[in-house]
Amino acid sequence: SQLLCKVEVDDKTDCMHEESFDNMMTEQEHSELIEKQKRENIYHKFVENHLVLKQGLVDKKRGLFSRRRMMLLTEGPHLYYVDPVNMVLKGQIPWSRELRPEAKNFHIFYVHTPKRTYYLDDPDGYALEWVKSIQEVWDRYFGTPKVVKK
Ligand code: 4IP
Repeated sequence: SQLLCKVEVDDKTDCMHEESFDNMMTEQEHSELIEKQKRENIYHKFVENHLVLKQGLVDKKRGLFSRRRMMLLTEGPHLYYVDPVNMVLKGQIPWSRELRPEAKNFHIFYVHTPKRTYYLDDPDGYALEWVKSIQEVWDRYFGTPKVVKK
């Protein structure tokens, strides 16, 4: 990814990856987080070395049935989903600027994409948090760039 430089971090000029920009993370802090994830997150092997921003179990409905999946929102951006019983990557919700999350209530939320709307149910009732996180990632990658002033 593109490196952005001449940004003030703790009073010194530093460089950082574009995707870390909003978090004002340095390149080193970013790779430390990836290393920690590699050590501690059993789902790390599915996310192509991307930093996980949010993860949780959700029921993904398709037709009459639903499948419980570990949903992993990562930098990139990506939305991977894994079968947590068999520990198999089942797919990704394709990201584009047309992707749009929408909450129906505390449990149910949608991820609209040009070809398909994903029907998701958070059994713990954190649908609003999912929508907020996905929207934040949308803003970071597709929103108007922020101007950083000294
Ligand atoms: C499957 O239903 C699962 O819901 C799949 O989800 C889903 O694929 C299939 O939809 C759907 O037919 P059964 O398990 O009852 O057969 P997952 O891949 O998470 O196991 P996706 O991944 O696309 O949601 P189709 O239309 O994609 O085949």
